[in-house]
Amino acid sequence: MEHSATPRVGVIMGSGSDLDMMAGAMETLEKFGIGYEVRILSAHRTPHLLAEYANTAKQRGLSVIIAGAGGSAHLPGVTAAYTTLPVIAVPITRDDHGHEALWSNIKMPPGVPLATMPENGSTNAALFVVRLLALTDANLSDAYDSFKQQQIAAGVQADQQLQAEGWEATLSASRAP
Ligand code: RP5
Repeated sequence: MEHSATPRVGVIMGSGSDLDMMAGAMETLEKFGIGYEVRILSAHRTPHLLAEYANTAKQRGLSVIIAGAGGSAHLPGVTAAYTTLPVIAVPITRDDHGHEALWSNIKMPPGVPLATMPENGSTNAALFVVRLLALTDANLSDAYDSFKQQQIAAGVQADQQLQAEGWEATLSASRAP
């Protein structure tokens, strides 16, 4: 699926069941107006398609790949093995899972770098992409600065409310339906 005439970012995942955990990446890239494409490519079930995708990613104009998978989670590392583009891993976990995907993603051998985000951290993966692309894109750099300022303002406002209303009222308000 292509969301832009010239996608700069590939978002890939091992299964359709990963889509909910990867949605934060697509939403964030859209917020910043960054073209991306989304694919389901499995290191185990469709390894030939993953190899083709990773081998052609650079020549097709992608700058970076975000790869999310759960379980044994070989997708991000195998992608990094095929391409020379930066690859960012999102280890996916669920309530009935352990931390196997995280361990898999951080245990890459020397020589094959893989930037690993927190578990289910697809939003941070996309924000990291924004930072990378902003190095050579002044508009994106300004957009990231604005995003950062908004975050600061939200934090300051939350503290002001806490000081004004006290923690009990603030907590009750946050729990109200
Ligand atoms: C992984 O196994 C996928 O990335 C997914 O997180 C997990 C389960 O896949 P399904 O059995 O739901 O397709 O390879």
